[in-house]
Amino acid sequence: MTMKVSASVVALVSILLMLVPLAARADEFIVGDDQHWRFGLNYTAWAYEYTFVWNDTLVFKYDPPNGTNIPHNVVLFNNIHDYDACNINKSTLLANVTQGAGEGFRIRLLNLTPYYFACGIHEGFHCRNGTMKFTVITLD
Ligand SMILES: [Cu+2]
Repeated sequence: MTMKVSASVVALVSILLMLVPLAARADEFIVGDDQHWRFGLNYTAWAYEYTFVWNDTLVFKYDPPNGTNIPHNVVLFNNIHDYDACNINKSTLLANVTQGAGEGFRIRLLNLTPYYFACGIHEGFHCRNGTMKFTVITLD
C-alpha cells in the first residue's frame, strides 16, 4: 500500500514537472520585430525564425492614419485557400487601422490550429503585393 501511494505521488509529481515549462512560458513577439507591421517586409520569413507555443502573444504595431502614412489593419483567414488568394472579403477583421497604436494590438495564441494572418488594406493589395501575410502553427 505504501509503495503504491509513493509510486502514484512520484507519477503525479513527474507529470506536474513536465507541465511546468509550458505553463510558465508566455513569450511575446512583436510582429516584424523593430520593423513592426509594414508594407514590404517578408512576414513569412519573419515567422520562420521563431517557434510559437500555446499561450504566447503576438503584438502587431503600426501607426494609425495621420494623413501621410500608409494605414494597416490585421485580418485572419479561416483556411489556407483564402489566405493564399488574399480573399479579404472572406477574412475576419481582428484589429482596425487605429488598434496598432501605442502598445499595439495583442493576440494570445490559444488555438492549436494554424493562424492565417494578413493585412486587409486595399482589398488585399498589402497581402498580395506587400507580403503582409504569414502563418503561425502553435505548438503545445
Ligand atoms: Cu497593410
